Amino acid sequence: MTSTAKPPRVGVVMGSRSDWETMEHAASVLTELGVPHEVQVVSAHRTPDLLFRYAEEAVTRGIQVIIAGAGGAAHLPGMLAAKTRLPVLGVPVQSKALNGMDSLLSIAQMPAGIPVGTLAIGRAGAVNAGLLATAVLALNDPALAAALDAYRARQTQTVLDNPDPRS
Ligand code: RP5
Repeated sequence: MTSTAKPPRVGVVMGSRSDWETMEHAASVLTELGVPHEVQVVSAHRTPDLLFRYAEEAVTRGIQVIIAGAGGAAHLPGMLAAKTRLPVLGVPVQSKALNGMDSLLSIAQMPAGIPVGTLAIGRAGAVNAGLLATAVLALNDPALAAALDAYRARQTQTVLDNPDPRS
């Protein structure tokens, strides 16, 4: 699924539909900042051939950054990174059994040579993956740089405008 009529520049993928509750926060930041993106379930374990195809075709389809969310034995970000030179940002989804520690360690502990940029567990990681992907694109896109600057300025102002935590 593509978010706008423009060709997607960020691919948001996740290992299961059950990851959407977390990964929708990445998609929503990208939408807010005007980043064309696509969203798709690609499972390392249940659809390995699709995973390979997605990674192999991403560059030629114009994808510039991949955000991959997965939980448990979270192989998706690492396997995507193994099959594409695109930057891959991994979001550890909070698992039921181990609270996401399994996801975090699976994604973060990549052996030297194939990097995955690992974010925080859960919603914070998904939001920050969206922001980080935008920051990468903003290096060569003044409109996205301005959108990101404005987002950060709004966030700062919200804190400054609400100093009293009791109100
Ligand atoms: C992983 O297994 C997915 O990323 C998901 O977080 C986890 C559980 O998947 P479901 O059993 O909910 O489909 O591959």
